[in-house]
Amino acid sequence: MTRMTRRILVTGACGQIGSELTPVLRARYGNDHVIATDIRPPETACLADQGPFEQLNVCDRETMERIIASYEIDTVYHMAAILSATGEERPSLAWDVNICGLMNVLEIARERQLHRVFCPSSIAVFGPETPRACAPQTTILQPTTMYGITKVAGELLGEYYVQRYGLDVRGVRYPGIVSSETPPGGGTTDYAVDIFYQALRTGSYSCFVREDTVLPMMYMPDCIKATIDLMDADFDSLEGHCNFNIAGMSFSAKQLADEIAKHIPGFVCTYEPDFRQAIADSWPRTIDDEAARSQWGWTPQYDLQSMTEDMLEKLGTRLSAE
Ligand code: AKB
Repeated sequence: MTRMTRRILVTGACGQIGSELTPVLRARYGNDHVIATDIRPPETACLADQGPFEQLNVCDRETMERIIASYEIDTVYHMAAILSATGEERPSLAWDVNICGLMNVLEIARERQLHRVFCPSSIAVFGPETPRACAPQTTILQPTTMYGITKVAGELLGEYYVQRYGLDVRGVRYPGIVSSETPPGGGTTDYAVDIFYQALRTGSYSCFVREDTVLPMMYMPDCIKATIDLMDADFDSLEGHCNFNIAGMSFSAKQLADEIAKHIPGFVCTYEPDFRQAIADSWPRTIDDEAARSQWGWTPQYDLQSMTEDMLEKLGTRLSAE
């Protein structure tokens, strides 16, 4: 792939992952070659100042088509989605955004014969019937959330477009993502980010899952690396396309709180599980990412210790400047 000739569209560019992926793509391909889009305008000027920004509701196919045509887009990173907790509160919205939005991307990509499309999936494709430890990539996928249902359908749709139309569609199953720039919104794994904000701001946190809740997690630099590495991979080396397990680390809510307390003495975490506990309990504790490792060289860099140290430093600097 010749890097500088790509013209990239990012949907959900103001979200947790999009807001950090977009600047990395702009640094690689040039600011004017990466069009950031989101349903809402950026909260900080930087996304719109660095390069083109367009307001886009992914359910609005006409506007998506106009943007893709007018910027001569050939590659899409489709990051817009409704996550698991919001999906349980608003299941029909989750279906519309996650399925209709994805179909719009795939259909436009097929019609315009785009070069490559990234459609992320999630550990939410798993359900209570999946093995809880070292969940295989190919296993029982019977999620109990609307978000999980849309992600299973999304993986199947992506693979269908690969097989039926020869479109190059790729995706990983993101675990919970921990990051310091843009807070996540509406996910079950959000506690693993909220805890850092509250530890730094107030020295205490009331966690919405039990202390023994263990989930697969990943630090943002690894999440960006996985996204870019998969998109750079040689198509012929991929046996599957849209369903790669990627593991970073797994820890319990208490292990995270204890790690933070090493840096913020006196930090207190209490546990008051709400409806998100049932979602967390339906997901595996650890996952097997052998296919990603062997097919496109995936390796994470961060563990719980190094992530916590970096998060506290970066978020601490950002919050003290506010
Ligand atoms: C969520 O919690 O819904 C997301 C996810 C695991 O995909 N962070």
